[in-house]
Amino acid sequence: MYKKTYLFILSLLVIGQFNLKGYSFPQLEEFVAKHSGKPVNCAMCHANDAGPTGNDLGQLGHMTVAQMAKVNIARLAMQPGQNVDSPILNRFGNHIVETVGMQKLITLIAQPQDLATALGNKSDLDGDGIPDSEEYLDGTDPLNRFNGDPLKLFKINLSRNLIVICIISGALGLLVFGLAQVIQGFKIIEDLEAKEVKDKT
Ligand SMILES: [Ca+2]
Ligand SMILES: [Ca+2]
Repeated sequence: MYKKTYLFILSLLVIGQFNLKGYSFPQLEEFVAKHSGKPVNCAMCHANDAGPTGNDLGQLGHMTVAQMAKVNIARLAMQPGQNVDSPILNRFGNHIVETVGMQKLITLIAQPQDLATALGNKSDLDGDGIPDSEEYLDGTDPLNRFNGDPLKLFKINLSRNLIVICIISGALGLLVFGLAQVIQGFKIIEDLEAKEVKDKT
């Protein structure tokens, strides 16, 4: 199996589609930036904003032997459904590899728009209500529940808090009604007192 894998990667290297040194996919980020119109960098999928190549935290030059073992497990996770925990990737990056597998992911370099379909719409890693695949296309952070398309977040939060909004609105309505009744009560007392004074005179 490994022989097939290496031959596959080698063929991609030959046609210049794949950066083995960092195992990175800048084509995906470039697509998202262009599609969404938002600035997107390696932080979309990697632990380090500058990507996997380098000696800083979350980069290959900073890995221990144990961490490199995890990196290599992820690199060889050709098929989907494997447990991946690469320390050079963030949760979204690892989720992509787990969901689609490295083999398909490498082919998606040429059709980065299809990654959204491959991811499906069930996973929402940050729980903001917007699926990871939509956040990928929107160029928003799939790991930050406060970052998302504003209109989508508004609709989702409105829907989620509808019951609370209804209860508060009802309580406010009752409060206004109660105040109106009190004011009316004072007015009636005032009118009665005025009538009493008038009758006495
Ligand atoms: Ca989300
Ligand atoms: Ca988000």
